Amino acid sequence: MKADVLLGLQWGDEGKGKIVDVLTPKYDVITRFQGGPNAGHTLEFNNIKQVLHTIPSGIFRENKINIIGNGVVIDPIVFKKEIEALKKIGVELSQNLYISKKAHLILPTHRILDAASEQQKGETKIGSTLKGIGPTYKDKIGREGLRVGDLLHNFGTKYQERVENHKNLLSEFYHFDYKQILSECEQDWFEGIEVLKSFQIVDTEHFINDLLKKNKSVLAEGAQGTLLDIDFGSYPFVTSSNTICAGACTGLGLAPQKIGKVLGIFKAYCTRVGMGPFPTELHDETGKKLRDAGNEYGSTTGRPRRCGWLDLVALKYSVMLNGVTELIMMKADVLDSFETIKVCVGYEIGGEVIEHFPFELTDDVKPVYVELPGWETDLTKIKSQDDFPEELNKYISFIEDEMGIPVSIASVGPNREQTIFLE
Ligand code: 2SA
Ligand code: MG
Repeated sequence: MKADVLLGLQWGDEGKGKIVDVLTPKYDVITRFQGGPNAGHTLEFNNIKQVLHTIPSGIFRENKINIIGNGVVIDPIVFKKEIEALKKIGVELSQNLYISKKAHLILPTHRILDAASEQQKGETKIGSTLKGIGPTYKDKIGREGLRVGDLLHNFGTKYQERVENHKNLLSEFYHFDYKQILSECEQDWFEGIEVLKSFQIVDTEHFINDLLKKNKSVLAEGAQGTLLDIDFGSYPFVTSSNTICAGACTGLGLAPQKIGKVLGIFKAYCTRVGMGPFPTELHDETGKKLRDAGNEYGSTTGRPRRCGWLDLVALKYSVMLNGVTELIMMKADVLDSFETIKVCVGYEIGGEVIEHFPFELTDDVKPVYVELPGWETDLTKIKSQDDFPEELNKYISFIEDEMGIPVSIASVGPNREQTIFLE
C-alpha cells in the first residue's frame, strides 16, 4: 500500500480538518507529519464544533490508528488541553494514538521566544501564531532540540540545560521579561508531559511502514498550506516546516515511492492570516463580505483572516510542488450571493504579464482577473452534483482546465453531509 497525502494549497485554513474527517472511513491510519499547535483543524458534526491542534483529525471515528509523526512539534500544554476536551465529549484515545519518539517538544521558553522575537521585529513581524513554532524548529535544525523520546531518559538535566540557554537569550538578546510567564506555565507544561507519556511513544517510521506492508491504508494530513512552506512560501512570511507533500516523506519516514494520491485542498477564494504578500487581497467591502460569509477568523488565535479572490497563479505553483492528483474545492457556498466572481489568472509586473509564481511578491504585482458569472443560489442544501447551478459547474471546469487535474469534491457547508463527490 501507499500513503495518500491531503494538504492545503493556499495559506492554510482551507478546511483540511473537515475533509480528513469525511475521508477517514476509507482509511485505517491517519497521521500528522509537520507543524504543531499553530494548526487549527475544525470539525463540525452532531452540532458539535471541535478544533484540533496536534491530534490527527481521524480520532472522531472509531477503530482508526492516529499517528503524530516525527516532523510534528508538540506542546504538552496544548496536548493535555486537547486530550481533556476530547475526554469531555467521550473520545478516549489511549489505545489509538501513537506519538513519534523523534517529534520535537515545544518548551515553555520556545513560546516566550516566539513572542520576544515578534516584539523585537515590530512592524516587520511575521504575525506568527505565538505558539513557539519558529524557535522550536530553530532548535531542531540547530541540533539542540528536545524530542519526545528524551522524556524517557534523564530528561530533567536536558530540559534545564536548554531552558538556561533560552533564558540567557531572552534576557540578554531580547531584553524580554520572561520570569512571570515562565513561572505561570512551567508546572502546566510538566503536567502535560505526564499526559504525553501516558500515550504510546514509538518509532513511528517503523510503525507506519509496517502498517503499509500489512496493507493498511494511510492518510497523511497536512497542516497550514503550501504557500506557507519554509522553502517555497513567501519567505520570511512562512511557517517553519515543509508543508508540501515532500514534508510527508521527511515527517513520517516514508520513501517518495510510498506516496500514493495527493489530494490538494483549496478554498473557492483565498484567505491569509499573519503578514506577508497576498496579491488578490481585497481591502474593500467585497473582502469584508467574504470574511463575514465565510466566518474567516483564525481557529487557533481568533484573528480575522485577510480575504481575496481565488489566485490560480499561486494554485498552479502549489499543484506543481505537491504533484497534486486531485483537487478538493471548499466553501463554494461562501460565494453564493456574488453576482460575478473574479479569478486571478496572471500577475502584471511593470507592464508585463507573467503566469508563474515569482521569486518575490512585491506590491508591484497586480492580479490579472477573468470574471465569471456567479450562481446566486443557496448551495448549502444541495445533495448532489446534478443539482449544481450551471455557473458553479462552469467555475469548477474553468479551474480544472487551468490546473489540468480534476476537482473530485466540492464542499458546500461545514457539515459532513455538505460534501459533494463529483463525477
Ligand atoms: P507560525 O506560528 O510560526 O507557524 O506562523 C508563521 C506564519 O504561518 C501562518 N500560520 C497559519 N496561517 C493560517 N492558519 C494557521 N493555523 C491557525 C488556523 C491560525 C489561527 O488553522 O486557523 O488560528 O490564527 C496557521 N498557522 C501558522 C501564520 O499566520 C504566520 O503567517
Ligand atoms: Mg485552520
